Formats: sequence, structure tokens, C-alpha cells
Amino acid sequence: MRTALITGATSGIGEACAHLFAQQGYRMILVARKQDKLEKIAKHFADKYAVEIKTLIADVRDKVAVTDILEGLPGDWKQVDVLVNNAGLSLGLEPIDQGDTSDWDTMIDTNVKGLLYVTKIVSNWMISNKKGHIVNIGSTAGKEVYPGGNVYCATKHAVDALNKGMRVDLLPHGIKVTAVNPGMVETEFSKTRFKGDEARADKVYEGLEPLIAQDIADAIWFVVSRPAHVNIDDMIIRPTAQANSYVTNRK
Ligand code: NDP
Ligand code: 8X3
Repeated sequence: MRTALITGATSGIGEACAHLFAQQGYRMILVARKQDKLEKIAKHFADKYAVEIKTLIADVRDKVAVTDILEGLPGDWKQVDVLVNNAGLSLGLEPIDQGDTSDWDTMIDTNVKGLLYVTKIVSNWMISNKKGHIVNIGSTAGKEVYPGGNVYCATKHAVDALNKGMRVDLLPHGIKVTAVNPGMVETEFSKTRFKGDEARADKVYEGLEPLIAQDIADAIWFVVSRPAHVNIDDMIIRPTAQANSYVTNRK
């Protein structure tokens, strides 16, 4: 039986991944902060696909809590085949001189440090198990910088660098490492970025067909289902109507 650990599984890309991995018969460890939502999602997929699911209610920014909760798993749950480092967010779109420093802290602590805390623990399990695949959810914001993207883009550029670093460091252990970098995906992402302003969030996707979370889950499934000798290092996926962060074809 194969096991996947997915962070940020209460909505969007993480939830879609949990759905797809459950469909594929994976046992799963799902991590997020919203307890009710996570437990509901886990129960739904466990019942529907007859797979075992453990829910870990944790804030990935909290190094001690993350370490305790992961290390507290029973030994056989530490046989993780796939880690999807997905938990992340953007907050605000102000120019650098007007940015909110607590938003900056949250983005850096979640997207970079949280990803590192989880990876440190799970990569050690993978080394002991002599196998594993880490999928880092980066972004096109890790490849380009757009106005007001400053700190969010910096965190995703960091994920891009960490993906390359992990690939090098974990090579001797036979562990696969992949970055999946989405462009515009309609999830809770923009509502979070604009702090609940739904009208502003909807405008991001106005006049074009954005990706949906399922598109990214499908790409993640593609990378993890390649033969043992194949590693996809880096993948960029955008809506057909988005050429880059600035050029879109809106009707
Ligand atoms: P959503 O807002 O829909 O989902 C974000 C998930 O991250 C939620 O499950 C949330 O769960 C979790 N999360 C956020 N902060 C924490 C935390 N501190 N600890 C634990 N979990 C946390 O957005 P997406 O699905 O779109 O985003 C998923 C990833 O994809 C992010 O890394 C994002 O940067 C990236 N991405 C998104 C794109 C898009 O256009 N949507 C494009 C490119 C990349 P909870 O609140 O319950 O903790
Ligand atoms: C999310 C995509 O373009 O809003 O990472 O930065 S974008």
C-alpha cells in the first residue's frame, strides 16, 4: 500500500490532490489548520474510496507543533511514498513600500519555513525507507515577478531554489523531487490574497477560463506515476488564456 502526505488539504489544490490520491487507493496523511473541514473531507474520501486517512491539525509555521505531530505518528505511517508540499498563500498585492510586514511574515513563514519544517522530517523518513517523492507546489510567481507580487514571488522563488537544492541533496538516496508550478488556478487563493474581498478575487479570473484545482492534481498524479527511473524536475502549467503573468487573452 502506498502513502501520501499532503499539506493544505482543506481546499483548492490540496483537496483535489487528496481526492485523486484516494481514488488511486493511497493511504493518506492530510495536514491543515481547519479541523472541521479537514475531518469532513477525510471522512468523505475514506468512505467513498475505502482508504485509511489520518488528519493532522497543524499550522506548518509552528516548528515545534509540526515536529511533534509528525514524529508522533505510528511507525508504519512514516512509510511515506509521496509528500505534496502544498500549504501556502499570498496576502496582499501592494507595492513594496506599502506592504504589510505581518503579511510578509505569514507568507515567508508558511510558504518557505513551513515547507522546510515538513520536508526536514519527511525526507528523513524517506531516506530510512530508501524511497520517496517530494512534490513542491511552487508557482509561476517563482519564475517571474509581477507588480505587487514582491514577497509572494520571493517565497515562490525560494521554493524554486529549494526544489533544486532538494533534488541535489536527496539524489544519493534515490528520492525523487519535483516542482509543479501553476499559473492562475481558481481556488480560495485570491480570496485569501484579498482578505475576503470576493469581488476583487473574482476579477482576477474575469474574461478567461482559469485552471481548476483538478488540473493541478492531474499534473501531480502524472509526475508521481512515472516509472521509477523517471524524475520530472520542474513543470509549469497555465491556463491556455495566460501566456505569462502579464499577458492574458480576456474576452
Ligand atoms: P487555497 O487557499 O484554496 O488552499 C490553501 C491551503 O493551504 C488550505 O488548505 C489551507 O488550509 C492551507 N494552509 C494555509 N496556511 C497554512 C498553514 N499555516 N498551515 C497549514 N496549512 C495551511 O489555495 P490553493 O489551493 O490555490 O493553494 C495551494 C498552493 O498552490 C499554495 O502553495 C499556493 O501558493 C499555490 N499556488 C496557487 C495558485 C493559484 O492560482 N491558486 C497558483 C500557483 C501556486 P487551512 O486554512 O485549513 O490551514
Ligand atoms: C499564484 C499565481 O500569478 O497569482 O501563485 O502569482 S499568481
